[in-house]
Amino acid sequence: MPTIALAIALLASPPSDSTAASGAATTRLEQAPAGMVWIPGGEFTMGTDDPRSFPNERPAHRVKVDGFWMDETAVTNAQFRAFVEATGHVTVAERAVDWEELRKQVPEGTPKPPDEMLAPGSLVFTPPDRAVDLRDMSAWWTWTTGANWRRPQGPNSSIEGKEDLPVVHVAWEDAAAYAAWAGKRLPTEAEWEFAARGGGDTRYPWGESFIPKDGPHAGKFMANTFTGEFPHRNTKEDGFALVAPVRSFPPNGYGLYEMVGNVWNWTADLYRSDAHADRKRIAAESPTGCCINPRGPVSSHDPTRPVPDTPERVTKGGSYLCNPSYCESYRATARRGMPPDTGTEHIGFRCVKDGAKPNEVGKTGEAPEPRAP
Ligand SMILES: [Ca+2]
Repeated sequence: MPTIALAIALLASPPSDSTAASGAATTRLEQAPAGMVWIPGGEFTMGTDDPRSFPNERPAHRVKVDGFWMDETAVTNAQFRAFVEATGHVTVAERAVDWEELRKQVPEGTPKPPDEMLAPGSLVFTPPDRAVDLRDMSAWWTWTTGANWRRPQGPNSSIEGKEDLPVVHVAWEDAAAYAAWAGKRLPTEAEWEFAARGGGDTRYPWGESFIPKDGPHAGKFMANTFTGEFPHRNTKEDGFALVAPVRSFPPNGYGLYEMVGNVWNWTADLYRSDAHADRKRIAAESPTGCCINPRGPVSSHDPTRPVPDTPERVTKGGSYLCNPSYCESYRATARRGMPPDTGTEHIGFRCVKDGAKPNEVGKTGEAPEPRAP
């Protein structure tokens, strides 16, 4: 049976280098932070007015973001292990559940659960063998004592041989701690969404069709989602039943891998279901007509939670558990709020890093260099 913690968590439920400047470009490319690509920034339409979207993705509004570096892939188990070995960081899932924190997220008067239900653990995907009521997430999520980033499916599992899979079971504060250690930060939702679009403005980062009808990837799956009937019949047509190694699918227009599907990505922003409506109003009142480098709302609001104003952070991109019947969130505009202390088997993250604007050479160049005489 779900523990109270489970119940809460469930409810909470590059442009080409210039030929003329190729020598300089090579020099600058060598300065790029390892494993990161330059996202040029610019003005774009954030959110959507498409009726095939969820209400919290609407309305569309104009946003401008400065350029930044972004990790090509989600942070992997190997990368996270290096962080833990260097710092001794103990993730939220490896600590006992703090009842004093948890009680703020549940209706007043909720009794404290037995101590054994507050033991360290996390939510593991446990698919049922038959169709279930899709309103009841406890039918496929199981609070599992001993599940954490090192043991993604519980005490008897491990990440051996899975070094290049995205780390999961990381709470927001774990992700933020990793980013600080790496000299990076979590992206804002606006930065993440801009980057996920890959320079385009289509329903999916690769085009309008889930499976491209033409071009170099015609007929191929472009992301790791849940194919079949969620949650009981996983056809694995995209090659993966659970999390896929990073770089399993083609990169987007900026060279970013698996921005949608595979694992949700934490972002820096607090989550409000109505954030886009607020932002559209702010943009309309601005002389520029857009919001510039928005950093998210100052408070949270999520009417789907038992305590709607409990702080939540925005997650983006959907995961290997997203399916059209339930949660078609493998789109740049899709968004979901999650309690920052909740890691699960399908939430990971990637980091960004500020840098000086590159010059006309394009994606290469962390710092501007004087032009060659
Ligand atoms: Ca899949």
